[in-house]
Amino acid sequence: MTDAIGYERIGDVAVLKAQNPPVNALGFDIREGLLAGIERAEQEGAKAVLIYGEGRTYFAGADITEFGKPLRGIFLPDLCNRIEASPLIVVSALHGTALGGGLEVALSSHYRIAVPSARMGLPEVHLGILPGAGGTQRLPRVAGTEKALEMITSGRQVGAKEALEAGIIDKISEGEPREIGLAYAQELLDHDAPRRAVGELPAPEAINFDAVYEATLKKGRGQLSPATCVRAVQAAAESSSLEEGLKRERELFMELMNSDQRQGMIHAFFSERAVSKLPELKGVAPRELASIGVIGGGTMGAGIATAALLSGLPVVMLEMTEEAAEAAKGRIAGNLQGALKRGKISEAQFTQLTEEALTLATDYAALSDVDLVIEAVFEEMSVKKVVFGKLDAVCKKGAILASNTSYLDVNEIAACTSRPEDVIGLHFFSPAHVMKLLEIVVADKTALDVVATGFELGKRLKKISVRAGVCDGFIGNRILATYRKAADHMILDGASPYQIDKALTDFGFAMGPFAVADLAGLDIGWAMRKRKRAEGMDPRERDSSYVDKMCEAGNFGQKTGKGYYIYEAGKRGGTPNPEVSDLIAAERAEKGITPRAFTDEEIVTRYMAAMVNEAAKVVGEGIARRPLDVDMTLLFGYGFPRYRGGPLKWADIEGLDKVLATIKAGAEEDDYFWQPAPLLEELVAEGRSFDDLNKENS
Ligand code: T1G
Repeated sequence: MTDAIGYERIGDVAVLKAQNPPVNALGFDIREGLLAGIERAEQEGAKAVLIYGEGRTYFAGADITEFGKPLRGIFLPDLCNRIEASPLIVVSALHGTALGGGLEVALSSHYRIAVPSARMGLPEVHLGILPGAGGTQRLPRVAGTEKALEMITSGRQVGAKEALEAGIIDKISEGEPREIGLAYAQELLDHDAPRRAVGELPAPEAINFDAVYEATLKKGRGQLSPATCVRAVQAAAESSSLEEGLKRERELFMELMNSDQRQGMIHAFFSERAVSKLPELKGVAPRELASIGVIGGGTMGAGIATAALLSGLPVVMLEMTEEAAEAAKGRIAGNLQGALKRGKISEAQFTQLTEEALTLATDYAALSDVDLVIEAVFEEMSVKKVVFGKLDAVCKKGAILASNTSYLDVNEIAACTSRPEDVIGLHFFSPAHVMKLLEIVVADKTALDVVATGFELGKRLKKISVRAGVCDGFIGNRILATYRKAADHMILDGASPYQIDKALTDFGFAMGPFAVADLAGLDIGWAMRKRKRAEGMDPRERDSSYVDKMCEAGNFGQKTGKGYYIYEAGKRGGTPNPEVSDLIAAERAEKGITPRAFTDEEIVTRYMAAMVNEAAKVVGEGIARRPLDVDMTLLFGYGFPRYRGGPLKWADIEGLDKVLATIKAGAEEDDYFWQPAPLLEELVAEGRSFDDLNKENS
């Protein structure tokens, strides 16, 4: 027996206790321990076996850290078959989150009982794979084809009540898993309950799997695992035996296991957990965080206030006038209405948040006692300095002064206060109560416990918090500006905005760069270009003016009904705006450019090479601590397809030498834009990868 599984005998019941914190992942020791436990129970004449987990949960799945490594010991699918084949009655008592291989072990047990708070599911699609230990064959046998398909292709967790109604579990009972499990096992023995193998149940009903497959593939926008799951459940319905179905499941599982998408999604799984763990914050306690203030109740300020209110933090919203403050309250109430509609909050909570937790103010003195203030006013340095000067005067000692600026120099903002160590950038993404990303911008003098408090806030708001250094655009917007430029250059050289948008949505992006520009508002980019031209651009930098002409005509995208696309009220998405092509053709003629054809593949290759190159500069300069910080920024703030893991994970899979070659080829045409990142050249020269850097810096 391994220590990972505890063994005890209570009367006729052999009790196997999983003890592999934090989540009883089904690693080598657990699998071997379970096998030995079952065999011992059978040899020692037990009549039943109880399996349960110590700590916060029953098995939360296979041990993901073992993926890609040579497998040791008994295979999980074989272990499940062995448990199911046991002549004894096997009972699983579920608590916490019985997920993936964990639910598969439970389904290979003959009876399942759960505590009311238990949750269960087969979330393997979120890792780019499918349930590979019988889940696609056993779940439909107990829950039916439709229910199983919905759970497996979505990876959704279900609660104990829903699981009982679906036939996934047999009983719900209050108490500790060991106790309710023992009582249930004894009850089954007392009633001579039969050994009941799910695998021996009739095959699930067949449905039109091809239709479901096509619909799932379309919905996945290029992600393979959900659609592949449909084929595995199809095998459960169409195979002549469980063995045949399991064999097909294994084939499909290995196909996905060997896929790039599996690498991308496992990278995303561990990176979103690693990104908020910084070595320098080890042992650094965050400051008190019991109340916050927000200055500026526009879209961003109202979104930030909403996120804070929903996390349980009271908010003081400061605006210049009563009307503006009431308007801000209106926006916040509108955001909270959405949460009410989705059942996230109750009517009573809505009232408590809008009438008690939210306080409106027009006097800075109202901020004198809050622990943290987030400024979300107009994106102008002079305005920021006035606001921070006033905050410096009124806020209590130890209060944190944060700016939601998305571009401006946080060091310069900090320098206009007497307490730069208390100043930090907290860059939210619109809508701030929805978007998961939070860039925590650390200025030169920001104190470590202020940084720690930024991450604490991020955790409370359920954000993916990424540490960023100070530079123009921090991590995300700086990289965006570069790959957006690459797209603009391709337009001048012959590609169309619509071909580019299509090529990138086919690559997996939620939206193409020009549809995103229309959503964000073309006036934002226009203001930025004007600022840059005023500051003086390098004469070698290619500049395009056709968009400015659209803006001069008042076309700012979705908010004006016309931009790159034309938007009709009540209709999703837009149709290409023919005026854009005319403006582009005119600019090419004016610049003497003979347009050429671009393939979708070339568009993606150049776009990604520009993104990776700038990202490598951001890591090389220390603006981002690790490559995974960039990957999480692009995943959670810029619609980068999760199944590709992020731009730097994609580059590792693609081959850094290949990406560097694209950059160098670009430099033959434009050596100002395509300047290879020193870090990228170094990694290629040394045969190393971005993942190596992640490992070295975690
Ligand atoms: N394997 C290894 N480590 C795991 C793990 C797993 N399955 N699940 C969690 N961890 C680590 C995690 O990295 C973190 O480590 C710590 O545990 C706490 O996790 C054949 C092949 C269970 C809901 O997909 O969804 O079974 O950062 O911070 O927010 O079909 O973890 O502290 O070092 O997330 O409370 C299927 C994945 C596997 C579930 C808990 N199972 N885990 O959430 O804590 S594939 C899953 C989760 C499979 C079979 C296939 C969540 C959680 P560290 P945490 P949490």
